[in-house]
Amino acid sequence: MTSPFDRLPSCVAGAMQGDIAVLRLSRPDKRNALDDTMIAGIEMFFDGLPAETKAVLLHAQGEHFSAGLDLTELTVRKAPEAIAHSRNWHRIFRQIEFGHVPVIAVMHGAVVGGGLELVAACHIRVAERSVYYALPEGSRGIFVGGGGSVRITRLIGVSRMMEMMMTGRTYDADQGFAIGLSHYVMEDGKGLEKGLELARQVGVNAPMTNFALIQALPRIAESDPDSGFVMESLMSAIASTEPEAQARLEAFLAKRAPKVLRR
Ligand code: 1HE
Repeated sequence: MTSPFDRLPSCVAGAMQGDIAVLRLSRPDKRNALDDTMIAGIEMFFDGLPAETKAVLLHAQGEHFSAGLDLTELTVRKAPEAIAHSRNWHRIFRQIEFGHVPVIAVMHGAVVGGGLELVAACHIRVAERSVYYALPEGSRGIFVGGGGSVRITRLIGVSRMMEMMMTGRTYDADQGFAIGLSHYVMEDGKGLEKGLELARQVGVNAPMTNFALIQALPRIAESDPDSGFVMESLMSAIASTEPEAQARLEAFLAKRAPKVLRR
């Protein structure tokens, strides 16, 4: 049987688990360092998502999630090529961030440099206890180029990112959770299960809710407040008047829908 992901390069693997599309970084011998082929493979995966896809789960093979940019690609470049390279990452990571479906990253081991930039473009991040985060660009004499100065600063603030890059410090799983790098910390080996559970959970949200969360919320948050309030009222009106929302509200009022209980 053919799979929508048959044509992916061997450094990434794609598979469907029901209506969840699973992308695995599969270059463990190079610690999933992100070279041009892998970045192109990520793009092909997202381009080829079947229409029925409800969410994407991103994880990685081997001991580490990703060692970041493949540094062998940095050695002989001139500034225009380096700009094009960075802009290509921007284009593809933007497709993840502003695509049609929620993307959940499950991380373990090193989540470093471009690897951290990649997960920052995802919507939900699950960390296994083995995780550590770093931005070693500072010590390599370079700078982030995969959108990190926009997205990682959003997660942890300019000051923390600046300090991380200046000093080369690492954050472990609990510290990363505390500063906003992950939403969940799981025991080693349990991340994927949690990621899949979350993917299934967000996959059954009303489509308009996921649209609002992925497309509208980040833009509203970055608008001036008055424009944000107007956009919010429009989004809210569109979402709540959708038949699916009406059906869910009716189910609650008829006591057929679950209550909001602590879990
Ligand atoms: C690599 C890379 C890489 C490993 N590019 N080849 N990222 C970094 O500065 C992190 C660099 N990597 C490391 O610090 C370590 O490799 C790890 C801590 C992640 C893992 O250590 P370890 O002991 O498990 O593996 P290793 O022996 O260091 O690496 C195994 C192989 O992967 C080895 O190749 P081999 O041919 O000798 O077997 C390494 O050379 C290779 N490898 N990491 C190329 N990054 C858009 S801008 C983003 C800018 C950045 O991301 S900067 C951050 C770069």
